[in-house]
Amino acid sequence: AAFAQTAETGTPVAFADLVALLERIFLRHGTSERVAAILAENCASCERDGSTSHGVFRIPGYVGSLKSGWVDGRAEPTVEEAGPAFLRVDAANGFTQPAFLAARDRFLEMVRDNGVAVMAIRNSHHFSALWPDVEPFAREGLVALSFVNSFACVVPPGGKAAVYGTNPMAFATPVAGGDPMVFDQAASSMANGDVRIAAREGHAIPAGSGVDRDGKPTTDPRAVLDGGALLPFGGHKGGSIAFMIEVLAAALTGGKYSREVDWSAHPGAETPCTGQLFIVIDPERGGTGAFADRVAGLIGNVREAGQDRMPGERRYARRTRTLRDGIPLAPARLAELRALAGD
Ligand code: NDP
Ligand code: PYC
Repeated sequence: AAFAQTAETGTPVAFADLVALLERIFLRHGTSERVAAILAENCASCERDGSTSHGVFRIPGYVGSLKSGWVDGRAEPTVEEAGPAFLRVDAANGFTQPAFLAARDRFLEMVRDNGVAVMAIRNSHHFSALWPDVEPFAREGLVALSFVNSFACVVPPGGKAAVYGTNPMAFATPVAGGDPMVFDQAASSMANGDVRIAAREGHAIPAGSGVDRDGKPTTDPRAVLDGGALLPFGGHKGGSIAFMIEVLAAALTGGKYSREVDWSAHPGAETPCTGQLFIVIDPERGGTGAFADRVAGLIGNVREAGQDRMPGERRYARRTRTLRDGIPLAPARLAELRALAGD
């Protein structure tokens, strides 16, 4: 993550201009207008907030998946009610975010009616951060959890073969008088995107993050990418979280396990086709009448105890800064994006 959070220099680009540029890239590579608009906003938001491992660095990967025919950029998702508080969504081999948004209004009605609802998305490609999916729920007064599995690049603790994906989970809660508290983190020692950024920029990765193809600990990101693997964060505890996410995001939704993702017939493909699960709760059903105040109080306790940074704060600060000053993009990266857009 440290590598992904340092890019502060470069040509400043206004958020709206970056969205428009990315939209042209998606359209040029075969997505529908709706999908292009959704993915461009999502990816530009990651770059804006400094979630650089899932910002514009990912655009060649999106393009590779589209060009190889691995993902359908025009897919029409289907939404099915599996119960009063359970939506099943088939993304039809399209991107997850358009499928999620196709179901979101009905999902919100279910949460309001029942106090809680589950959305299970399958057959879906998620190539981004999760906070853009969950933060808006907290801004609407709801508590949101989401889980995504990816592609096998993480060994179980003590294991020799990659079974798990980097498997992120995100949590968002309203906080009285402030922005939502959102954490969004991989179940691995680091995101695969950060390993790739380290390899590109020639940095070592922290000791204890990964192993090479012989299972030996390494700090060389190329060795991790070339037949090696990452480790779960926190040993067996992260391993159990990665396991849980395979169960929730794949077994429960009908999506593929990370280990079942096989894109070998689609050279250039980079977007894992798996599943995503949402659990969203109306905290007012807890009956305390003071949920967001209680959360604010807890954050106060945490700060008094000495934690000086809460998850999400760095992103919000960077959002404020980049919306004012522009999003800094390295000139080579901007040129690459413009070429992909055919500008
Ligand atoms: P990080 O380790 O960078 O950050 C994890 C969380 O911890 C964030 O909410 C972050 O807040 C917070 N945080 C980081 N440092 C501190 C600190 N010192 N004190 C307090 N809070 C802190 O995330 P990862 O590298 O694990 O994941 C990066 C992204 O990659 C995530 O958005 C994830 O969704 C995405 N990802 C996506 C995958 C996919 O399949 N689609 C697979 C794996 C990862 P803040 O954001 O404010 O820095
Ligand atoms: O950064 O680990 C990652 C990742 C996997 C799929 C999308 N992002």
